Amino acid sequence: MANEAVFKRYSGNPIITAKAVPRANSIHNSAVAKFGTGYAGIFRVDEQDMNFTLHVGHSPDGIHWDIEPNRLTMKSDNPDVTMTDHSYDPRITKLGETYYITWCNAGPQGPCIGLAETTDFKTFQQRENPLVTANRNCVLFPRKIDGNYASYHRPSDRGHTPFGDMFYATSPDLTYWGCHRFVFGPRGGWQSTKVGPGPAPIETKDGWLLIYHGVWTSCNGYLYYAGGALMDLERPWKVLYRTKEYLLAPTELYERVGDVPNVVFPSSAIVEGDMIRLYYGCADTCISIAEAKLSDVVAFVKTHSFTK
Ligand code: BMA
Repeated sequence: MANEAVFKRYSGNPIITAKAVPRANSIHNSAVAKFGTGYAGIFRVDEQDMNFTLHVGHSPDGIHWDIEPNRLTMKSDNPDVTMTDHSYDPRITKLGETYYITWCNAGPQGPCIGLAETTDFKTFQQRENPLVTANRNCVLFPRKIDGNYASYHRPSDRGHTPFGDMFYATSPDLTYWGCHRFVFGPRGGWQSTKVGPGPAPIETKDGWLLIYHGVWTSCNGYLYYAGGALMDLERPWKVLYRTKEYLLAPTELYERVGDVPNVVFPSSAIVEGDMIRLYYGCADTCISIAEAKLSDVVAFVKTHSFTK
């Protein structure tokens, strides 16, 4: 099966544009989850002063969204740990009845991971920033591994430089993180510059399905693609399969043209039965979805993998 046959773009793409929020310059790399009888989400809004803020949204069907005009606020027990004006690229993971939000909570020292929890998408309790600056991407696993919370994350540096390997870390309490393991780094072609985790890993009988972004450097800048990997269920830093060919590339006009051209940035996935709906940011400007059979994605990853 060719990659174009796996993920099919929704005909109404992009599903969310800057028009959804007053004073928005753009709305893109965002996270959604099943919530109540519908869906809830945390949306990245780049405002017209080019501060980056997070907004709550709700939807009955995952396609038509009402996004709150004002940025969300978080409670924090520690005045040194707050949500910054440069908050972006949220991910959501549900563990039990709690939704954990991770995002890039960038401060003067560079990109940093923020962590908060909610059960109702109304009140958010911020926790300690889990990892040391600089780090731009982090997502939690939807269950504990060997008794601990677990995450994939991508240390970074202060700028958008060609730097980026993925790591795994665990925590007994979501505050103290350790047992760091290298997961994988850039490799060949579309993923030769850097890689980073996308949606929360999806548990399948063939391993954790990790959808990730890979970056290629052309003579005219970075291009962002989506690929997939299957990871060992109990030792998730071990790669079982990893796509040599991408799953999704920027090919549509709304993925090619925008504030940052040629970007598909997978940030969230909803799985219902054998259907996976991927939410991805397009050209740092808007949000689209693409759907696939989960079994087709798994089969594609297994059959289009690096052999060594
Ligand atoms: C990455 C992140 C993403 C963005 C991408 C392309 O480093 O900052 O938010 O979509 O660059 O600009």
